[in-house]
Amino acid sequence: MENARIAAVFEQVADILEILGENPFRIRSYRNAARTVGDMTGPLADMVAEGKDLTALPGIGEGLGGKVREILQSGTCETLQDLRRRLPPQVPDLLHVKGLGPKKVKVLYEQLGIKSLGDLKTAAEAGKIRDLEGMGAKTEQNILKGLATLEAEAGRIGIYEAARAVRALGRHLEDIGAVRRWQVAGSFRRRRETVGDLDVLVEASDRAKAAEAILTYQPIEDVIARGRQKVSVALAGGLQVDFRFIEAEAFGAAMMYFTGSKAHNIVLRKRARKRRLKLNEYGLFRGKRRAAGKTEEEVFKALDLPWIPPELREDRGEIAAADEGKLPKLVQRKDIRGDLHAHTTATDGANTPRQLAEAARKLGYKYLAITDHSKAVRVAGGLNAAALGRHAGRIRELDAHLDGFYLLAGVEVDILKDGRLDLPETLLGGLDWVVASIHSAFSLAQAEMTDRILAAVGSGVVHCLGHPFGRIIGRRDPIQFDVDRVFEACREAGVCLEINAYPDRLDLPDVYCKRAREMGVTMVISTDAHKIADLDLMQYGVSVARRGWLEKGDVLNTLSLSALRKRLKPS
Ligand code: DGT
Ligand code: CA
Ligand code: CA
Ligand code: ZN
Repeated sequence: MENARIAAVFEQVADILEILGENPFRIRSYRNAARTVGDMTGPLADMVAEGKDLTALPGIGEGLGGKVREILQSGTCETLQDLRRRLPPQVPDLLHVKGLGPKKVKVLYEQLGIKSLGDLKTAAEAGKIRDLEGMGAKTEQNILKGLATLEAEAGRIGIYEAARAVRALGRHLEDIGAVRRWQVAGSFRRRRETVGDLDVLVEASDRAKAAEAILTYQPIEDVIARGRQKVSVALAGGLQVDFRFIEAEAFGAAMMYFTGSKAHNIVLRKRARKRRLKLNEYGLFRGKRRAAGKTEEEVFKALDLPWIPPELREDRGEIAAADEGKLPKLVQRKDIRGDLHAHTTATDGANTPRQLAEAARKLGYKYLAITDHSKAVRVAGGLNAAALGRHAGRIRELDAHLDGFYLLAGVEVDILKDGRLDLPETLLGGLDWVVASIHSAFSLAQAEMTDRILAAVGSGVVHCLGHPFGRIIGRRDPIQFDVDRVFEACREAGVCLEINAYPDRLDLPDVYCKRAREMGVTMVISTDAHKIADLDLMQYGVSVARRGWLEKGDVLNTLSLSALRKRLKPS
């Protein structure tokens, strides 16, 4: 059995517990376990077969370890079966509608007997939801909107999952003799947040042999199409992969065509036509003669353009910028010198500050900020003033022993509903790095939300706004605030905006990175690590930054250690 199945069982347990209003700590432990299992690189089944100790895994104790074994044996666990007896099987699906939390789901089920997404749509369209307690016409509208989004997103998978699929597929393709070269194009290459399918271009020495070998890939569940040009398959879990066979002379042109985006391609084709050229997936043609096609560089060059990084190919002004020689020199993963958002065992993280610092050093980083939660986040065991004071003291002591490395004593302090910070400003003012984030009251009206954030930005003790929009991709909508006013205030106060690299968040989203850069705000790319392995998520934040046109100079944590110290020194 796959790890993903085990993780899914734990998620289902957590969902049902949440709707039933059970203990938040219990819910959290199932969610954490699901994350641990989902992130593992090797099969859990092997660990069990080898008699390894599951409790060594973060978030897995004796109880959950036993459940893993139970799921491996029976495909499910008794806890889930019991819970299912208390709630119809499709009710938890309602949680996937943006804006519907467990409390509302419970009301919908208990008062209107809504048992599925279909029931929900019928009830919302019939105007039955607006009269329920705690809901209104607005909620009803939001539910319909949420259902539409869910339909539009159906079948799309996150970039993190997609990357995992690409790595596994790549190992298979590398072993095929008839495959000379392969590359992933499409939205994956542009590093969108989610991808609809994977577009893989293959140069084969023998197409029939290559196709034959590709189709032996074990996760393939269904062959959708099989021809000389293209093989389409569906993998277990639903991801579709289109393999296209491309000749070497056309590989660059095909990469351009299938990388897209569609809108970017249209503008490029117009540009070709103006030069009496024709651009398609086979090359750039003057009449019947192929003027370019082997590499992307040569095609762009023949169009009088420099090569444009895939992340920019969204028709957001990149072709005009390239034409004028004004493409940004995009920030790269190797420019990143440290991570400025991480949680430890002091709150809801799995590792100690020392372990995280050592891991950060192994990545070649020069600094790491420890930013545990403040007390308002009760389910995470957030720290009160006294506990944070002690924690900061220990971090500084540790830092004193780390040569050439700066372990910043910080916090992720909650921005309360009224805009006050969750800890005294005198304490916060003495810390090295303060991230301020919203973890509650996500649905305030825009004006109140704007004031709330402006209060935090203007406090004088905050260095960075954490995950500014508070969204969880496919699950929780972004909060509403006056973006220009907040960004302007950040620029004035020298407060940074975080690009949270956690794949479910990717927050700031790309278009707002671009706006913030234009307004002169500095960004920070952080992983929000809850365990050592999370530090590797940095690349997903860097991709967002690149899609947002950011250069090295726009990102604070590209600074050298000494430059960072100087920048943070109280003026
Ligand atoms: P996705 O899969 O929904 O995440 O997004 P993409 O961008 O990967 O789109 P996909 O897989 O439908 O097609 C891959 C690329 O192929 C797309 O970005 C541009 C190109 N392409 C596909 N269909 C058309 C088309 O009708 N016209 C043009 N100009 N390009 C197309
Ligand atoms: Ca695609
Ligand atoms: Ca496709
Ligand atoms: Zn955090």
